[in-house]
Amino acid sequence: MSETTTAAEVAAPHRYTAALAADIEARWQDFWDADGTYAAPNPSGELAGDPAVVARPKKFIMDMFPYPSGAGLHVGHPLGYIATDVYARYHRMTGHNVLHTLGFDAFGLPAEQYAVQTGTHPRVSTEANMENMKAQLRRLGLGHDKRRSFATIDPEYYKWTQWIFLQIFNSWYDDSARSARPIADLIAQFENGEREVPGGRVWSELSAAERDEVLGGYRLAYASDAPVNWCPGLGTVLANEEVTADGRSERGNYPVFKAKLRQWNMRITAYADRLLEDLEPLDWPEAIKLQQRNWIGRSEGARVDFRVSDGSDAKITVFTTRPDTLFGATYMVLAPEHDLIDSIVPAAWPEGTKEKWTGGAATPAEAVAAYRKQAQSKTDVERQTEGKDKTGVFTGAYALNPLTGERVPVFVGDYVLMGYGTGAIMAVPGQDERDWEFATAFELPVVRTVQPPEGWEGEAYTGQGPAINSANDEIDLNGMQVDEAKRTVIAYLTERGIGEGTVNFRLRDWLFSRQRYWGEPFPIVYDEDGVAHALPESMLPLELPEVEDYSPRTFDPDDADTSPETPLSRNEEWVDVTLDLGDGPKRYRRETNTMPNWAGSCWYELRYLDPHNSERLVSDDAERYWMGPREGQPLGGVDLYVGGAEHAVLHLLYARFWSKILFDLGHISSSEPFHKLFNQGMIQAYVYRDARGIAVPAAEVEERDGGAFYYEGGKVSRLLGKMGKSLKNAVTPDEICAEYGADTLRLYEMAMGPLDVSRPWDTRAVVGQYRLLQRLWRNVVDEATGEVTVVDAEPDEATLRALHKAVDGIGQDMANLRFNTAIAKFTELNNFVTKLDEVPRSVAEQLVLLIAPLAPHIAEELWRRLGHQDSVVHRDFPVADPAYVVDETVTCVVQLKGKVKARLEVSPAISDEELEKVALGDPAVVAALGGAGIRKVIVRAPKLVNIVPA
Ligand code: ANZ
Repeated sequence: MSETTTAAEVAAPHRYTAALAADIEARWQDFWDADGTYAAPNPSGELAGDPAVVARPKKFIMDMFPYPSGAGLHVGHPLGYIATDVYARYHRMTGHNVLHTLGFDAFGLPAEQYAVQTGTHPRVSTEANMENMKAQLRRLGLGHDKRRSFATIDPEYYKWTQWIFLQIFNSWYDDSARSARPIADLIAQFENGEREVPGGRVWSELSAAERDEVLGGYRLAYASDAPVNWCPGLGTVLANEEVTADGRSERGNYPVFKAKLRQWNMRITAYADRLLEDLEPLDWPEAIKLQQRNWIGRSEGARVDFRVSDGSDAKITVFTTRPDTLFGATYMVLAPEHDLIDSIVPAAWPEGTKEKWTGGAATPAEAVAAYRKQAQSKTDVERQTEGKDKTGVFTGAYALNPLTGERVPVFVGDYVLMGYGTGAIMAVPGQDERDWEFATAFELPVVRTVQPPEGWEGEAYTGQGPAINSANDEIDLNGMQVDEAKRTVIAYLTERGIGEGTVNFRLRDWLFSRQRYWGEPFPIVYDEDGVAHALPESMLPLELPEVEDYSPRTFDPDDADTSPETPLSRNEEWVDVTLDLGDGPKRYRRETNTMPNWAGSCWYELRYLDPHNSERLVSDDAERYWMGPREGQPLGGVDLYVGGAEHAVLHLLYARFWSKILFDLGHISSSEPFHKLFNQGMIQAYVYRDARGIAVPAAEVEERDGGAFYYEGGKVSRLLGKMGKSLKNAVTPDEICAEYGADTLRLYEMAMGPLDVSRPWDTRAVVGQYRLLQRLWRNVVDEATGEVTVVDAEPDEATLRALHKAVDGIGQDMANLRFNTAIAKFTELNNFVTKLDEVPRSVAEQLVLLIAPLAPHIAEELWRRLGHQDSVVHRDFPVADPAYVVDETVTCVVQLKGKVKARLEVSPAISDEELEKVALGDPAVVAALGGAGIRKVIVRAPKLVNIVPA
């Protein structure tokens, strides 16, 4: 601390300083904890509370919960937490029962990586990180109901994550009911013949393994041999996002192969249409809704069957968004992984095969095998990259265009993806750019079926126009516009049973297993036939076993023929178990994959409602009360959910999906988890780099003479970027709290700009908010004596106006998350009060109440010093008197026979009748009239009154 501060402190021992703030803040934080100030009561159950409080309107206000990182928090992290806290505090003061708490999303890779490197159990490092973050968060004075906090790694919590998994495993999607239903209902339908068993067999004649296979095609959680990104070098399967554009692992830079491996999946595609439709009533940023819509990717089109022209019954089904162009389909392409390929490939190249179609191979089978191997090492992103040369080989097979009857060659090409549509396309080079490129490269015919504009040549035409070259004996599209032609073709195909209109979604099922240690174990065991069995609820939670080695087994990075070996699989005692699942003790093997990181965050909002319930995931009462549908929130959900826009798709989509399943199965009343979503901006920071481009510690850079200087190395460059350890520009909340106090930090973060906009951090500017609090303090407390200086006098008119205008504006700002403008209005009011000779008690109290949501510690302290024994947290937020809110006055001119007789100061909101009364009663007007009668009064409120005497 500098000498001047010390001197000032001697002169003013009761000044609001960092030391005083620290003392005040620690005391009130202890008080809140001991008092349970932020405990929100449930309507019933273990956390039930005062019925009078429960009768109030409710607000459930939530943050995206943090991962407990070893680096701790920098000042960017709590931006959203402070905002929700201010919002929650404002609502507590406006008569709401507010639920606000924060847990931890604590399974995840960093702790596992650390465990692999150091041998420290991930639980140990994760818990230490949580303790550290909890201390950092407590220092900020966040009003969390701590009874409701938990971490996703708590067995008490993940028991229910596993329970939900089993609900999903034990259900299927009934398309006709548009709902998930218990798998038992489906089995009953197969048994009684109401539903045909796929393959036309009799249910009672199927073996257990065959039944399991059939049910696997329906379950909402199912294991399947899915093409996945297998990385032998890391020993694990990777998500698409973890693979670089050139087909290597983001981490470690190892080759990644497409391999078919048995993996757990979630059938999110069953919910594609509901996930799309239910976006509408949600109060979410439009940009996020759009990203979800694009991710789900609904396309309307048709499925069309092409017969293979080898005399067999084989047919190739394609998905197309342009059935109107069917007359122009001159060849076909199958994805390299397509199942049909092997059965249609002939022994030898047929006549008419062009040299460049064969890839130089002696037979079609060799050509296809070589091509497949090459395609295996490419990612979907690579395969779809625009402008890339289109590759492929001829399968040797032909199919028949159903409208022209022409034989069209069938190719294998990697620009067709297995995971989309049917994995097969009809190629129309005349109307599709990719097909045009392929047709050019392979010398395939082009038939235009839409009339392009004059002079259009040398490329596909994808626009609108009348159909051409599109007629046979039965159907004539020529002259029709695209939409009409589509409808006509679909009707024709449907009638003949060779196609139908369909909707296709880009959304894929969710790959749900990981070859990791630090995740939720699957509550699944396999019997000796390999049939999966759900563990009964009584065996949950299935806890993670202790292991010696946390890393998956890694292999030769280039050996694609390996397959994963998970850390859990090496634990024979845990894996190989004898269990009684209802038909006597039998031996089983446990599933050794774990669930992905997303699982724990898919339903945590529900557990906040009833965190200690050991019987149910959440009680009906608590769920209905906090989450249930309401007016304006037809699908229910959290009242405000704040987090970063980077979670636009996956987390929010997965959480919505789980909500819908739990809703369908009758466990909850809300089919959407988050009614209102808000994305806070980022706190950015300057990154300083020396001449070599290496970041230097920002704290040691001095800015002067329009440049930035690092004390040893001289001039450095300055650029706005992310805040973080690696860029050496992280500022911790702890530092700022130590220097100014938590209330100043809270104010500064909220004052930096609109909440949804990114803003640069500037430590030097923090002092501005510190001074605001010092002035507030001085308005109530004498710095020399510590005495409260307020007087028991009524405020004058000007003060009342200033006060009520501020109250009105701040209230509206608070309700709309505009904390920066609320602070500006508060600052103006506080400055006004500073200029008064004496501060009336009522004004001081209103000031304290107004700042309480933003700066809760100083507010509590001043409230106490003003003589109140209760906490300010549950006091009423000030309400403006409209009479004082209206803008000053306007001048009204009163005329008599066209001459001005008086000027009146009136409210701009005055009515015509009122103004007429005031004008006629004005002494100057009365005098001017001199008792004469009045013929007519013309009033133009608020500016003019014209009197015409009789
Ligand atoms: C014939 C056609 C003619 C097509 C035309 C387009 C234009 P969206 O809108 O994204 O749904 N397609 C279908 N399945 C595919 C797959 N598995 N991999 C790569 N491409 C695939 O795109 C649907 C269109 O993309 C489909 O319509 C198909 O090409 C292609 F003038 O069929 B179209």
